[in-house]
Amino acid sequence: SIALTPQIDLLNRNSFPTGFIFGTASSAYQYEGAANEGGRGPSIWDTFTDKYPEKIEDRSNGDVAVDSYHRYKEDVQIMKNMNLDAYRISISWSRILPNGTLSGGINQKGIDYYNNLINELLANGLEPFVTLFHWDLPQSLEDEYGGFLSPHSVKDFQDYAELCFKEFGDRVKKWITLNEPYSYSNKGYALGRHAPGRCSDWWSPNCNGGDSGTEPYLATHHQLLAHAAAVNVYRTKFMDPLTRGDYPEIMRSLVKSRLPKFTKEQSKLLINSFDFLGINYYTANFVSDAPELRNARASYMTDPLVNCSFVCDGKLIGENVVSDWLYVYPKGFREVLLYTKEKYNNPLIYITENGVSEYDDHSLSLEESLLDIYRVDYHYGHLYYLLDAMKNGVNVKGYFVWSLLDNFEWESGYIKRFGMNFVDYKNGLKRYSKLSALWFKDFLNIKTKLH
Ligand code: BGP
Repeated sequence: SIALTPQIDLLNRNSFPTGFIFGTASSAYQYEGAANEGGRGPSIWDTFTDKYPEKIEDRSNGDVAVDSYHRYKEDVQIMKNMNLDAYRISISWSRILPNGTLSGGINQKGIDYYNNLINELLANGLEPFVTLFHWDLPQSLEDEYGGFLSPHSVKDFQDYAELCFKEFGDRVKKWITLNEPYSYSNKGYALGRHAPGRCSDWWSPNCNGGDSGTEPYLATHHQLLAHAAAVNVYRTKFMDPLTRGDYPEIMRSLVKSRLPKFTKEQSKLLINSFDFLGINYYTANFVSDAPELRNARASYMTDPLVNCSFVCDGKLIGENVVSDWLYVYPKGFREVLLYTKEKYNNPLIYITENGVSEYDDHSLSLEESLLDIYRVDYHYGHLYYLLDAMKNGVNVKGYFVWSLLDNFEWESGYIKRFGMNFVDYKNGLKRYSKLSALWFKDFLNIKTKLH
């Protein structure tokens, strides 16, 4: 006789509530290319990659990137074909305001490009999610007053945001002000590994000026104020009008006088200045101070290929594997979501990035490169724990994969591949579906019935 085991439905779109959005994410500097075309002004990433080529692993830059400026129609078809619902892009500030400010003039060609892209998305049933700042600050603002180190950045960001709301707000309903402000401040002003490359000399001999002890806080402070100012404009002028309005206690007691202060009005503006929270989840970090891990950490700083058998001791953190350099820990996704629900009063959440990369050491054939089984595994695991968190009351409405295509991965250049679709950099940037793109397409197919 045959014992029948109860069937468990494998995960697919139908496991998620109706209306849940699945998309992929991108950003202007990492995708667009056309750096010197269409009237775009330079950004701090153009300057950084030009001035410090050695800070980019393969000494590359985003001049061409994956050429989405010219190939956006082709990319929209790839998304449509994958059954996706939405696409997260960012606007290049200096493409629409080449000097960063309204008084410096609006570049109509830049506005046209985003209009075309947005219209193309909508015409193909894809909802645009638009990030205003994904790290590519106009160089002129960096030159004029030090970018986000200066309070002037708040007003200029507000003007830029208002322009975007006016130009695109009739069709774009989901706005994200800042992408990972912590990464921007930490990598750009403490470690000096990202533009504008500022840090203290004790950190790196190649710092573009700076003070790692104070500047990251200032850059964050002004990003927060810029965020609140933009949201205020959106709410007061577009009538669709952080929770405590101050830094956490632990941060105030540790950073003391180096931490900038909010005025009462600024605090007020910050409180509840969001309709949804965008969470980017990739990895987990060790919290306990185990000496042997300190060594591992040091090796990670210098060597991207962390020795898994040393760091991935199951006893220390549970089951996890190391991709090219990040710990893959899907359960942590659920933990961070449950934590956010408890701590911040169950906010509306979109997962604005989740993804995994592989290192391209040029040893693989095209066929081998397309066989990204670990990426399917990565997303399946994370979607599983996402759903589990949602069953426990976390209010998530959408999930964006980082990324649609392989692209310019900041200080790693083109060596790290994050795409569900492969870009052949040696052959005219031709796109090929990896296994994960085909898997996701099937996952999203509403007709998919596994049994
Ligand atoms: C995020 C950025 C993305 C992308 C991604 C890659 O921090 O918003 O632009 O670069 O990281 O992951 P990671 O930087 O963890 O390698």
